[in-house]
Parts: sequence; C-alpha cells; structure tokens
Amino acid sequence: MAAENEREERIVEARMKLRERYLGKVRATPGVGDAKPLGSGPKNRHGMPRLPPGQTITKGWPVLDLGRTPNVPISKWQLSVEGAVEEPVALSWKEFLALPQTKDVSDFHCVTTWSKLDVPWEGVQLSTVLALARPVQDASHVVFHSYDGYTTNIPLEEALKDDVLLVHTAEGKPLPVEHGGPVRVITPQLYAWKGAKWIQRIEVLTRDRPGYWELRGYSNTAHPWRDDRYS
Ligand SMILES: Nc1nc2c(c(=O)[nH]1)N[C@H]1C(S)=C(S)[C@@H](COP(=O)(O)O)O[C@H]1N2
Ligand SMILES: [Mo]
Repeated sequence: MAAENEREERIVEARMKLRERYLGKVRATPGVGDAKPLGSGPKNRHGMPRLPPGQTITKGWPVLDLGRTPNVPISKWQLSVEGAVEEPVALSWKEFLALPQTKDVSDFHCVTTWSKLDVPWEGVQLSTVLALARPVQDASHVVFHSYDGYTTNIPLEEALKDDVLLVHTAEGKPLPVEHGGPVRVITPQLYAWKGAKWIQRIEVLTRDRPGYWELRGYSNTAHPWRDDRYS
C-alpha cells in the first residue's frame, strides 16, 4: 500500500511539473484568454458561455465517425505514448486502470451544431499519461491515432488542460463501443472531433501536423466560443 501511494504521488508530481512548463501557453489559449467569448447562457466553470454560438442542446447522443467501428477486446487493448518523449510508454488495460482515476462532468460540442451538456465521465487525465512519457523540452503538439485509422491533432497547451480525459466510463456505464470504447479522448473546450474515439497511440511532436478532418477543411484550432469550425 505504501509503495502504491508513493507511486501515485510521483505520478501526480510529474503531472504538475509538466503542466507548469506549459502554463504560460495554457493561459494564452482562447478558452482561458478570450475576454469576450461568443455564445449564450450562464457561464460554465471555465468562464465561457454555456452554449457556444450556433449550437443547439440535444438530449440524446448522436454517433459520428468514419463508419468503421473497431472491436478491440480488453485483452488486446494497448495505449502507447511515443514520439518526442524521454520515455515511450505502452499501457495494458490493467496498467491503465491502475493510474490515478478522475471523475468529471463536462459538455460535449459537436461541430455539426449539437451540444450535449453535463456528461458524467470517468477516466484518466491525458496530462497523467503524457507526464509518464515525459515530453522533450520543445515538444509542442500531440496527434491521436485511433484503432479505426482516424487521426486528430491538438497543441500541448490544450492537451494538458484538466478536463481533457481518456475516458472508459460515461454516464456510469462502460463507454459504449459506438462512442469510442474501450477508451476515447474528450476535449470539452474544443469541438468534439478533436476527441479521438478508440484511442490507440498518442504521438508527441515538436511541430504541428494536421489530422484527418484538419486536412479536409475543418479548423485546426477548433474553438467553439470563436465559432471556429472551418479553415
Ligand atoms: N477514432 C475516431 N474518433 C472520432 C471520429 C472518428 O471517425 N474516429 N469522429 C470524430 C467526430 S467528427 C466527432 S463529432 C466525435 C463524435 O463522437 P460521438 O460519436 O461519441 O458522438 O468523435 C470524433 N472522434
Ligand atoms: Mo464531427
């Protein structure tokens, strides 16, 4: 037990150090830095209007993907973090669940104009697995690679935000396969296509590299409170 606690403390400390390195950049992101964000309704906990411009609240949860649902059994599932890191990481399901776990409630904004509010999630903060891999000093971006071949990119200052999670549970149940189970990424402060379903590999880069939709006309930055949908 003591050894377990020590390990957990080390992980939490590494995570905090990594977040500190990028704090200046995090503060300059639209989600934190915009004085007059677009949108309507009361403010969310990030100080942004609850409903970004052009969005409508939905009660259901539509499924949007490339139409190739990969079936990855837990026994074969693996998540790796590699690229511009000091210590490439490959986690089995068991190792992933042994990391510090987080519960959070956040909103989900799809670029096709629906928003799903107050989704209860459970998983691991992306910053935790990035901290394990120790991004090199000039690391700047990550690209997510999924089991269906999908890719999407975000800068580290977005990736390290508290509410960016690798989720395995949604609304109290294991994440349904059509929504990206066993594990997907969520990016509550960016449009939902930045959250890769069926995450397999996280590649850390020292420069930006656009992903699937970013190469097909969607915005690279994808900020809902700037109505930042297309490039
Ligand atoms: N692996 C993978 N992740 C993906 C996609 C995809 O096609 N493949 N589609 C993205 C898009 S465009 C959206 S809007 C959201 C939709 O998530 P949902 O199906 O759970 O609503 O997943 C994103 N993540
Ligand atoms: Mo989408």
